[in-house]
Amino acid sequence: MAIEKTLILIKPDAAKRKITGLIIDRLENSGFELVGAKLVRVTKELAEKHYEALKDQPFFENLIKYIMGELHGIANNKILALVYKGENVISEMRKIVGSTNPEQADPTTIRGAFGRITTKGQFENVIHASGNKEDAEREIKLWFKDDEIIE
Ligand code: IDP
Ligand code: MG
Repeated sequence: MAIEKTLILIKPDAAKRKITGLIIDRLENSGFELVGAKLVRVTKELAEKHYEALKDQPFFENLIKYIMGELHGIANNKILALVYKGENVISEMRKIVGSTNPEQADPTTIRGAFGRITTKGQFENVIHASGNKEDAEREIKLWFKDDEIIE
């Protein structure tokens, strides 16, 4: 048994389409405990740190613009960041979120239900969830101060 925490980001395409509430409904129905929530202004620095493992990928530049809200005209680059806690929450949330490629994601998952790939090839997969324990710990530290996690 492992009590873990995971970082969730409701991505700018979800904000633009006004499906933030639908997504949170699914997250909440998981039964996991919400221990952190805030709107964050995503600077280029924060975006690049968050996705640093992907910096050599051909889609990196667009990914940074995407997560900053620049592809969707989100004012002030704001994004909703959440932290959920519970037993195996990292892998359990990944199951609820679905595969990275929204066209391959199971339709019952968040990405399968709401994600798409644009005709320009941009993945719009509406949500981020930490991939593993190491990523989760690093990402939560990057996005939240210790005293913003209520547990
Ligand atoms: P994950 O979000 O499922 O953990 P990662 O491989 O960590 O997937 O990639 C991070 C993000 O980068 C994805 O959620 C997606 O927004 C974007 N991405 C990943 N692979 C591709 C791709 O092949 N084309 C375009 N965007 C991609
Ligand atoms: Mg990942």
